[in-house]
Amino acid sequence: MEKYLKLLKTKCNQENYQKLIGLNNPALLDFVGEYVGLCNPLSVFVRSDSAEDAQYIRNKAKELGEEKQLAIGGHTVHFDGPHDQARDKQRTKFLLSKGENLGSDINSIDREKGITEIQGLLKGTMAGKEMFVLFLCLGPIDSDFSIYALQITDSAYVAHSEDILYRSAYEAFKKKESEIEFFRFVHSAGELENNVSKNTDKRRVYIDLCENIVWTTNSQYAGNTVGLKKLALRLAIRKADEKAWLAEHMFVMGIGGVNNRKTYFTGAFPSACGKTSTCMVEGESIVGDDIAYLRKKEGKLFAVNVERGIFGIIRDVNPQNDPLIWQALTTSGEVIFSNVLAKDGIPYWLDDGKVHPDKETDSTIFPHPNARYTIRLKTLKNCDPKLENPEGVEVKGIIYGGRDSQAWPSIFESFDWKHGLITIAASLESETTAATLGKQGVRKFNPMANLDFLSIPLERYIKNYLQFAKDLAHPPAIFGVNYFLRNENGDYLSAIEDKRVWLKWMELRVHKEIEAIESPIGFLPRYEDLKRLFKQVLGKDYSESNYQKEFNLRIDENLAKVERIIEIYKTKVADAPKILFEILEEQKKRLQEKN
Ligand code: OXD
Ligand code: MN
Repeated sequence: MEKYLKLLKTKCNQENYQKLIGLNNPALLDFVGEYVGLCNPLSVFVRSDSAEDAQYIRNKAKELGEEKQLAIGGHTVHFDGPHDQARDKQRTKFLLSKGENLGSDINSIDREKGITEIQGLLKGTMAGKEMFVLFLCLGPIDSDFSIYALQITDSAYVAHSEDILYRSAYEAFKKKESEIEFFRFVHSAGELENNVSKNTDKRRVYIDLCENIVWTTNSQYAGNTVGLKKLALRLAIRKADEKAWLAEHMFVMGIGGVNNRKTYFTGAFPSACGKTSTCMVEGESIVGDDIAYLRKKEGKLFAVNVERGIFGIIRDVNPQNDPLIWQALTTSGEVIFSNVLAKDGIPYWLDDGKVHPDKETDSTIFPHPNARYTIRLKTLKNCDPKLENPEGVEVKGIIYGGRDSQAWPSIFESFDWKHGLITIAASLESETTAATLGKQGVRKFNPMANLDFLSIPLERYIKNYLQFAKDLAHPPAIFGVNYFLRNENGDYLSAIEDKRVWLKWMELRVHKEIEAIESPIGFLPRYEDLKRLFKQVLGKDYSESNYQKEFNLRIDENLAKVERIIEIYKTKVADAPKILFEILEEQKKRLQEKN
């Protein structure tokens, strides 16, 4: 510890130095000291939980030009570079010790080599800049779910985003002193040109599962840089694997039923497939839109939102489809817009229903399809009161949905946990979107919508899930949804608001208050129930011909899908559990018998 104190004293003013010392945690001081030494910032700012410190970071983001003020109070805009607009899967790698193997689908690099490379890239990278040190918590503070985290970054935009998205935990670190276990994230935007990372060819996201450290450099896009988001998810999946809980790419929401009943669901969808718009539907409540931790207690399943804010895709947000988000984005309050088109203080995005001004010559790529907004959940009218509940909420249903133009009906329910797990969750496929770099519209296998973040071999992840339900008195019902089914002319078969009806149907199914039709892939809704629900929820007449189009099971397409999935597990996944093949073969047989 002694070896860094002198250095820290020269880089921190008295107040920031005291904040660090006050934590009474030599290992933490060593870690911060090591990166101050390596990155060589001009100064270090240490974030406590105070409102002044939060304001300091907001001000810095504007002073440094990382964010610009928009017309509405509290609203700012941030731009990432043209080649830095999405998660970079290719350059995100796990550091593997000799002999370790995560399976062929998981990107990795030799640990020693990776550390040498990333440390080389970080050397001196903060010269002339300020380093921000933040103490945060994944999940509510002081709960069985809490995982603490330290973030080091030279970007005030990243620090500001984290402030909005996660619970501040300086006091929790202070209370626990050196007893505290925490994830560690180190980020540098690298050399900047016009305020954006210049050397994106040297962008790296390296994940060390041994030490729970993630380093990112030469990027600003939040999906690569905000450590507590998808970088922490990878570390958490490994932790969950060791202790038999689950770290998931899931929303958490409450759905209203009879007599003011509220039933909580989680839902996993690949990025940009309707996840946020599902948990934000009018009339229901949101706990979280992106990442959840799930734990069992006394035979019941509980979930928390890892975050306290939303880093949401802004495309398609308009007053008709997303009135609540629209309101948050058009009234005063803290909002960071990113990669939208901004002109005269007004942000514009794709399909916002507004007339767009001519694009500025220097922002011709904007608005980007993966443009985003960052807000606090608390500012939303529909924020669920249990957001900060340390116990989480009890989960009765899990929803999986992908972008599938051909096979799955709009909504269906599995026969039981194992069937749902294998034929819905582990069989999830989706057409790619702008949330990751690469070609869009390509069908990709994405089990549990979590494949991008798996830090354990897929077969182990599936086995954990199979085990997981064993001591649950009533495993949650598992549903599949598909908002993207099309007819032969390529038109979508359901309307955006129809998901409100699907949610009500699922709520009733969980409570066994409604019958359903048995089909080869699971239970389908009955026409008379949907007709009544469409009227009740949307005031719409739902025709029998619409029902036929959505729910006449497409046998050939579903058969092709099962065959595809069997093939994937046979050829690409080493050691997939036997029961997975049994369940898929049974499904295939049921489909063939109907053919
Ligand atoms: C996200 C993503 O930002 O999954 O949530 O890309
Ligand atoms: Mn996501």
